[in-house]
Amino acid sequence: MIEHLQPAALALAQARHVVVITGAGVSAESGIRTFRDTMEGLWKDFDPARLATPEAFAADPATVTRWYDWRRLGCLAAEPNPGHVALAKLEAWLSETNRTFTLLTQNVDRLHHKAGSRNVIELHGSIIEWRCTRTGRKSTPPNAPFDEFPPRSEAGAPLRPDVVWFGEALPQPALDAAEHAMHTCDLFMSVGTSSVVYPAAGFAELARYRGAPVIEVNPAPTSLTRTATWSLRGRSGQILPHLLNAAMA
Ligand code: BJW
Repeated sequence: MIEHLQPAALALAQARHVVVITGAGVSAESGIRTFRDTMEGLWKDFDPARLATPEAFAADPATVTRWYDWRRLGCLAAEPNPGHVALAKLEAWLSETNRTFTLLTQNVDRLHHKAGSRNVIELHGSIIEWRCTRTGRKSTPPNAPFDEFPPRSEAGAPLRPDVVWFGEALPQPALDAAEHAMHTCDLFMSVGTSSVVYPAAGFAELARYRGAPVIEVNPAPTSLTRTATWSLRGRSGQILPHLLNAAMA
């Protein structure tokens, strides 16, 4: 018995434009560590929040690109879990009934695409693509470990992951698309995110301001829980399939 499942499912069944934001928790059941989990093994002495900055890359590009290469290979090897699949099914169902679905993701792992989601806006970029620090040209490195750190582009300059680090602006097309979606959103869902990183964390606030119900799916309370309309407590791979089944019933 999942508390609040029925009212949340009813709201989902009646919505015309559903906007979902996802965070690292949605990929946890695919074996990808969340951002604020403590790291283990090789990387246990490193703080992700200190590695994910332009300052860290400038000071120690070898360590930063080794960490990102390790994560890149993990993402390439990972498979979508039932949470990703449920979101792809939700999009298909809404589209069949002439309704709109927008998926804003903070994740860089491309697992939503792999699960079949189509209208995906990557707010924090992608770890699968890298870009030349001199020309800005993007490329997709092969599925094998880099042999130098940092790796070099064709132009001979260091490559960096095509992700958004703290202090960097989000890609303008992604921000524009997200803001555009929020104009017509009448149901907002926040899944597997601690809701502490802005501007991503601000979309739920915007939805509430617009009067749209907010459904949170997370096994732990977050900074959003207090203002969410319904907080569904549990893993997204468990909750989302139930929520979708109840909405479609
Ligand atoms: C499960 C689960 C299961 C577990 N099922 N759930 C306003 C106020 C305050 C600060 C700021 C502000 N505006 C900007 C800032 C500064 C900063 C910021 O927000 N700082 C805060 C930390 C205070 N923001 C920025 O710097 C942003 N840039 C910016 O604003 O630029 C302005 C600018 C304009 C013009 C010119 C220049 C600048 C950029 C933010 C970029 C964030 N990047 C990262 C790294 C990406 C690359 C990488 O992956 O390495 O993005 S940081 C990291 O946090 C990553 C994530 O996408 C992001 C969010 O983390 P997330 O996804 O929420 O993960 P966790 O680990 O925190 O939470 C996991 C959750 O899952 C938990 O709740 C678990 O319970 C749950 N969970 N298992 C469901 N099975």
